[in-house]
Amino acid sequence: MNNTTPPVEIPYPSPRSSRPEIMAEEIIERLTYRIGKDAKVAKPHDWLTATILVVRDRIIDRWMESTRQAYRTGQKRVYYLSLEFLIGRLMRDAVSNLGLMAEIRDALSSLGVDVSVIAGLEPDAALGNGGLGRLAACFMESMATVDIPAYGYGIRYIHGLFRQQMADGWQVELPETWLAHGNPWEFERRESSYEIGFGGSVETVGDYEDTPRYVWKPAERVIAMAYDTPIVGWRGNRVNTLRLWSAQPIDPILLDAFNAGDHIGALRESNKAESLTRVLYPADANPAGQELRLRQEFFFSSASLQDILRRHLQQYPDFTNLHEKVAIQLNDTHPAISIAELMRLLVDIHGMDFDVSWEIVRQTFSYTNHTLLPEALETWPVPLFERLLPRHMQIVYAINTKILLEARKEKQFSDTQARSISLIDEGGERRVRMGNLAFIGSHSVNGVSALHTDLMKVTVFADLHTLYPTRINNKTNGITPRRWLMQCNPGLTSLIRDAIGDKFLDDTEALVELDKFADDASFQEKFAAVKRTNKVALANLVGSRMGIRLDPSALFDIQIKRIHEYKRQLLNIVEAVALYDQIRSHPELDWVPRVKLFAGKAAPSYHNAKLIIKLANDVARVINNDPSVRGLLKVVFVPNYNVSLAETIVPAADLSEQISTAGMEASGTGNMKFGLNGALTIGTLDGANVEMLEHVGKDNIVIFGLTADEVAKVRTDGHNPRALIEKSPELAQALNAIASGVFSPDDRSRCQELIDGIYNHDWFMVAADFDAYAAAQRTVDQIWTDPKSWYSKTIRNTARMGWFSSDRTIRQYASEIWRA
Ligand code: 4GP
Repeated sequence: MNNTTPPVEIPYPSPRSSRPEIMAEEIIERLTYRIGKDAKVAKPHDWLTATILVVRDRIIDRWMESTRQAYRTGQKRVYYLSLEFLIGRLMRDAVSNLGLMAEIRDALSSLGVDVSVIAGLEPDAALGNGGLGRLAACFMESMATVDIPAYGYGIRYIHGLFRQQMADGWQVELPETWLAHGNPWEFERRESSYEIGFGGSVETVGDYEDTPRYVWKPAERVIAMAYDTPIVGWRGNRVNTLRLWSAQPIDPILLDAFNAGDHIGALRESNKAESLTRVLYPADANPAGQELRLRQEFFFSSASLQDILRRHLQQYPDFTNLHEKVAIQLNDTHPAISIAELMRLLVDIHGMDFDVSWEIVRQTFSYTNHTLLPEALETWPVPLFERLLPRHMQIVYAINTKILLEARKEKQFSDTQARSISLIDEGGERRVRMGNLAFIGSHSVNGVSALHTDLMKVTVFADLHTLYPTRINNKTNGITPRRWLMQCNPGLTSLIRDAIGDKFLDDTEALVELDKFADDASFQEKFAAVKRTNKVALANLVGSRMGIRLDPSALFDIQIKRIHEYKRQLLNIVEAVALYDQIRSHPELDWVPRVKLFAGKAAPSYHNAKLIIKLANDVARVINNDPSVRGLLKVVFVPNYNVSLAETIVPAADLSEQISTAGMEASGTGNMKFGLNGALTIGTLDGANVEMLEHVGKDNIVIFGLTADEVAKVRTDGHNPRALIEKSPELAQALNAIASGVFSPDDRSRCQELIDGIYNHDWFMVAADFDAYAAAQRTVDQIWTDPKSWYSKTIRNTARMGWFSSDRTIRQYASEIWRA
């Protein structure tokens, strides 16, 4: 928190003082009476907790006022249902959004405490895997900023995403314990508890003359209990709630069993309930296929809907206006079971007509798709679904019948088309298709970049798009500029304020005024100095964590994201190996010194992704220890990538690697963070890169490789990677080095299979794109050797990335989907 930015003015309705001396007194008061520690013996963690409690108190009045205002005005509320919220640390976010950064720093320093030390102790709330979880966190902050009454609903996992350690270059997963020191941000809400059922049977009540009523008698029940975290918008305008559910047993202990001596059995129910919210599934764009996962999805969906309906009934007599007062956004298919659950609640519990309910449900829900990977569109085996959720199975069949009849009658759908839109996949083992349920049960289905949205219409949802041609729409992702510029890069923020004033703090698109400084020598110099400071900070982090020395004057070339074959870390590694060969073969040439830095986690069951991590580490070890490289190339894989690490890496990047196989990355948001912080992008025409090109201009981004159409064509026409490799000596040599074990002398065939995949089918187009990628890297070298040109381009990136603020994205959701 070494923020050098002058304080930002915040209108301050809170009765609590923002004077440092008063806050210092309050910190001591919390330390003494809430934590029970004397300042003399307080540990850094105690100071952190006491400080958070003082900050939290400054949020509460606004929080209550935001809630009161939502009731008063009867405004439509937005509910964002997400199995993942990758929020990271909250203190700096809250303090900075309240405009209290300088005051808190002064208050603590008067007590002899360094704010940056204690801020660094706050654990990352890593309740998500990657893209869609981080997007949910940015959206929560932006919804508060643009003043939308919103709730985020998710799960309070006891263990967030696993901690990644390296053992001899292999990823090892360890449990993460973000709650070990308690969580001063959250409020336990025992009164907001709901019963959630599983299994059992459905009974029919009433004779056939009447409309029968269905009563679900679950065999198991657990309690969902709420924990609330306040989310502060920029300048403290509005405070919304992130409500996370925790599973509790109905009976904490079976006393009969306990008294009979079965001490472990007496806790069985309790353990079973609690295990429901114990871990976040470490799956990312991959099918988890676990019963526990379906249970988690139903658990949080049902609890959230019961909570939403309760709140609605506090204000309105019935649910006929639900869709006018409530918008529910489904973040991917994980909460899609909500559609059947809302039908059940309206029809079975509140006695509404099925068709009337269906209209309300459809107008209430909207769904965001985050990936086209077919294996990531969730499906559940019918027998499992039926056993766990028997009434929902009936409802799914009833919806299916309705839709299929409609498609046949009104659109003359063929058998093949009907099969493709059905909620049940009949090919092989019968499975319930959650993607189709989410699509059919929503009035809006959006993609997350223009290209992704176009592809949705012709691939995964082609037939559903024919049936409902106006339903699919695009909402290109965005990132919050508070966390991803103002907080993570105070030096750049300060420089921009000096140059163009403060307007961009409230309207990120005002950054465009920086354009006129892009070729200004003195501004370039200052911009370069900020970048250098950030690179020194990153070099220090790598030095202290890994004992590797990085030269801050080298080009920092960075790829940080989940490890996945389509994201093509492998292409980057192969190019590093080729460059290594070139540097050694041509010592007479002027090579640009480069640091290639990687970070990211692999799904524990994803064999190839884990192998790619190992390969990166193997290649790093050889290159970094080879004296003939003369320090011109360094490769580092920084372990345990998370939000906080990204906050140090992003501002330090010169080059941002966004090199997915075209047509496979839905959007990407890392690409936006890097661009905003003044990195040059090397990328394919994939996801939001396409729109970044439009915004920053073709001279300020380095694009290479096959387009999505070309990839599709190569795949259908047949691809002969072997022939391509034979024509590319650099590629052939690099692949050969890897396959023959140059980097893995202990196990020479370790990567044989990985490389065989490139020779035999090259599904991810590593061979197909290699030459273009290597050439693009040499273009980057050329630009780097002319600093004037480099900074002119990178300053223009910062200037022109304002459109990628999540405030813009949220405004589009609000006006075009939620009508809030
Ligand atoms: C991710 C996409 O892979 C990424 O391109 C996108 O930016 C992000 O969602 C947010 O929309 N998908 C996932 C996933 O995280 O699990 O499918």
